[in-house]
Amino acid sequence: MEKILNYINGELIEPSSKIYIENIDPSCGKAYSLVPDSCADDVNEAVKSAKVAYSFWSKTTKQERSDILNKLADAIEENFDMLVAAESRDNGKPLSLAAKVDIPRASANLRFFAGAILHDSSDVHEMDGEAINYTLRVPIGVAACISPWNLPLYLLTWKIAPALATGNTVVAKPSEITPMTAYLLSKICKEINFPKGVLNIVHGRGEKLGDALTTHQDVPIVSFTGGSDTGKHISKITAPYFKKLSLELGGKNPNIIFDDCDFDKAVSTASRAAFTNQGQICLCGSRVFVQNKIYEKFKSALVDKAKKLIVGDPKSSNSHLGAVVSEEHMNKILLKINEAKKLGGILLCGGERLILEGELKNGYYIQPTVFENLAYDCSINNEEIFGPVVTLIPFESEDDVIMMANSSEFGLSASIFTKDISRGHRVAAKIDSGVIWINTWLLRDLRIPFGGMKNSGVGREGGFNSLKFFTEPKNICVKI
Ligand code: TXE
Repeated sequence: MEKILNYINGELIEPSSKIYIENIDPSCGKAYSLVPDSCADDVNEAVKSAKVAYSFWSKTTKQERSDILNKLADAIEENFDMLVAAESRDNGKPLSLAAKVDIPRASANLRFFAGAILHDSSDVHEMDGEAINYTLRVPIGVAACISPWNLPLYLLTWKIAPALATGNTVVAKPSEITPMTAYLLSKICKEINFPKGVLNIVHGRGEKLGDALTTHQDVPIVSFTGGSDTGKHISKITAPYFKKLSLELGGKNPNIIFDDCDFDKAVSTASRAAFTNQGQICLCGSRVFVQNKIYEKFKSALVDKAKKLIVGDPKSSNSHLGAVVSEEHMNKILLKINEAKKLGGILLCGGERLILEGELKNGYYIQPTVFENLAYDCSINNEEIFGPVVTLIPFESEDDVIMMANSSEFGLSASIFTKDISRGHRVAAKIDSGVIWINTWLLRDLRIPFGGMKNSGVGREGGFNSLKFFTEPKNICVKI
């Protein structure tokens, strides 16, 4: 079985313990590679290497860093098919989705920040002829970039690109559940002679090596995307060290459908928002609020669409949904489905594990699932399920739906469907979410501030926000 290796100081190396964990292909439930079960010693080596590299990387010009990031993006594009196949196998997502979204975004992230760093500017504050203040932004040091399993290479590059572009060095910690594309990226880095120690990747279980990384005295910045509980833990243990912390956590996003919407577009977008990537995107619209007048019609159209979605072999171009990421995660989703039934939820479609044939019979497949008749404030409508499960909730007035949408402890994203654009703006202004779409979903502009309110996180990434996060402002006052 292929052994994934850590990438430290430009070399692919075994974990110090020589212990590995099995990496499972969720489409068939079989182990197909081994992931290092790294520990604090490996983290320390990676941080040491990143710290040494910082002394030269932080002194490179913006143009040099931009060129190197673009070279890495070129190499990702040259290895496109290999990375697409690896992402699909590791995560269970359809090959078509990895080819359309994950891998193109990985190179786009690098290119975006390779460009952004050349077009950044800093503030000047003039004091009426007496003095001029100008603010430099300087790199900080070694950044810990911790990423989850749902969009593995996409989210890893979303963090490492701005960190490196601004002159920091990185120790990245990809999810142990989907480590393969990060490993392939490190092999690519080696092939293109990426400067040694600038990017280091340590694989392993978060609970085992996470604290060593996030509390390390030589790691002043931590950028994390993952579950809210992990985010809370990181926030708590790093607090005494005054680190710069960015937390992108879960969501329980409302999708608000007014009766004057473009009906077909709202149905197809709600279905996409519910089931893309098997519902495992923090931006998925898992609470669908539908205005009373069109509730029944919308319900039957959405259920009809959900029933037609093909859940199958991720490698098949016919599959709309593949497998969910792991057996543990599948069981968590099935438990939530059971809980929804116990709470009086009416199952409109799906609700079961799907057993496919042949090689795939032990894979982790779940049918697209739609519930109704669940109170807007019950546990199912409050906790992130992170699977292909949505609830339909009827509403009468704008005020009702705003109150229900905002009742969640999360505040990551929301979508609003209406042809009345004034209403769209009005409702958007009152929804407690960091990212709001009107008449669309997941339309991403990499320049915008991205992140959530409430339990969905702390801070914003994206565009100049990322460049700001990964640098310290230094103000210089010059007396005229
Ligand atoms: O996330 P974790 P998991 C949600 C989703 C999912 C739940 C758990 O609801 O069911 O989180 O998923 C590393 N110190 N999201 O278990 O554990 C871990 O190794 C430092 C939402 O995968 O938060 C991995 O690299 N790091 C989300 C990363 O944190 C630690 C996407 C995320 O893992 C650590 C994924 C520690 N103590 C899951 N413990 C989104 N919002 O996009 C773990 N990690």
